[in-house]
Amino acid sequence: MVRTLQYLLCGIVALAAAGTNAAPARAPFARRNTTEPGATTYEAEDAILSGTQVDTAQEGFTGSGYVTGFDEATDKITFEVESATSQLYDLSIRIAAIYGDKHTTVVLNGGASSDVAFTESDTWADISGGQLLLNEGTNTIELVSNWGWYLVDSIKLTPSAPRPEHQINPSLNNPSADANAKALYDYLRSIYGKKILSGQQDLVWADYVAEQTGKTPALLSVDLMDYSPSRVEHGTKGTSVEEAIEHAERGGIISVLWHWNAPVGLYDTEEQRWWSGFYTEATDFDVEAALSSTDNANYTLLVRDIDAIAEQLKRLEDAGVPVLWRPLHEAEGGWFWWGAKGAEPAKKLYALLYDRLVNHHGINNLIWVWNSLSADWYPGDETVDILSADVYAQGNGPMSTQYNQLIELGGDKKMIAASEVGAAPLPDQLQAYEAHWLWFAVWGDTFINNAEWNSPENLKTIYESDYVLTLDEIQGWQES
Ligand SMILES: *[C@@H]1O[C@H](CO)[C@@H](O)[C@H](O)[C@H]1NC(C)=O
Ligand SMILES: *[C@@H]1O[C@H](CO)[C@@H](O)[C@H](O)[C@H]1NC(C)=O
Ligand SMILES: [Ca+2]
Repeated sequence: MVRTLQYLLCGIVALAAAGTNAAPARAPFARRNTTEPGATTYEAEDAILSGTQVDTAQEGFTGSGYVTGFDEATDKITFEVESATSQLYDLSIRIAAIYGDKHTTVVLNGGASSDVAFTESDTWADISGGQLLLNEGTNTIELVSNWGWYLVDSIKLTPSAPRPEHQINPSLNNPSADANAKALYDYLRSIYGKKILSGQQDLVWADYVAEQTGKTPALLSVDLMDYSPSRVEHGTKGTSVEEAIEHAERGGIISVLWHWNAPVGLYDTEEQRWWSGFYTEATDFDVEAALSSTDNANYTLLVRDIDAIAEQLKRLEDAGVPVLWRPLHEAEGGWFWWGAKGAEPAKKLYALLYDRLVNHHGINNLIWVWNSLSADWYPGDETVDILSADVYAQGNGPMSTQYNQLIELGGDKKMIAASEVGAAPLPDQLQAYEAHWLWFAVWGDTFINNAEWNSPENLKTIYESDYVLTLDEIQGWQES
């Protein structure tokens, strides 16, 4: 229940494209620039081009030109790169996004792919492309069109420095956090960097995982969506609190998100039904206007909704269940109304949520999980305990780009979770990349029950790994 369809489809098209290989023309040699110590630069114009061309019109390039013409989904550049040993490298891409903000897909050795975003620039810029684990010998790195319409000058590979020790905050922000929340936080700190908690969205899909792998996920993520007052008005009856309690009673850990149906202003048309009311495109509710004064009617409705959700969180608190609480998820994407007016209203709403739940309602079982990557959207260290990202990329890769972005965002003082994924990460990859995600939670339905995202073999590998903690392996975490 995420990103725009267009965005998702872009990714899938690009991934499909990555698999095709139409015998492209082969450059006579690959220029390698090893001027910088440890770094090797590969010029794009010397690489293998499919559907793309060399040009020289945009000045400031290195080598003899750059590559352009990413206008079809299958258009790409294939670099052949060498590594003396199997080793992790930092990838830097020299790019000119002269036509606006863009995305490219990086594919390593025809398999794992990652999405790299870059912002509009009228000149060349060196963009971090994340990390790549190269095999000993020759490897291929493809840059596949994705959004297309950008210029590539070169790529640079530098051996990654080992990750320094994490400096995680010893305690939660809320000084009144209850014993259950503290015990969970302490337990999470004790495993961070050493293990990953397996997790699944929705109880029915956690049970599905158990059937498939023989192991039950350690963490269950549930949605308070159907407790939103503008859904309850239409007759919804939430059951996710009961599901959370059920999982907690068998010794599991609980994460909660909230697809907050807009309090008012739902179009409820043929195309945009009331139950889509958390999407920007399904409502004219204006979060910025609502927050502009505390005495306007829509501010009151926001508070009414928060109070309704407080009731549900309180039930979990009363049942002794600490909650990894992830409100206003994916705000920076803009596809949900709470992110539709930019960073400032989203941060303001987060501050209201924090104040209302913690200070007004005195709810003390919450561990506050923030869920956007960008520094502009960050509510601040004082109200965020854990950072997270929602990542939808096929290939069961380690998502190290997003992990490293969040290390940067939190100064390595906050633990980092993969709060929603399409594809569960393979443990050997996580360890090789030192991508120390605290947990992963696979979205339900079309993701967990879809071999293109999670093959039964990969799920088994993941759930049987020593690196991945399952429900049976975390029993008694409250006492540790
Ligand atoms: C090689 O790389 C260095 C450092 O990035 C750069 O200054 C130099 O212009 C490059 N040489 C060529 C021939 O591209
Ligand atoms: C509250 O929001 C609704 C839906 O967007 C809008 O129609 C209404 O005018 C707003 N009310 C106020 C007082 O701004
Ligand atoms: Ca070049």
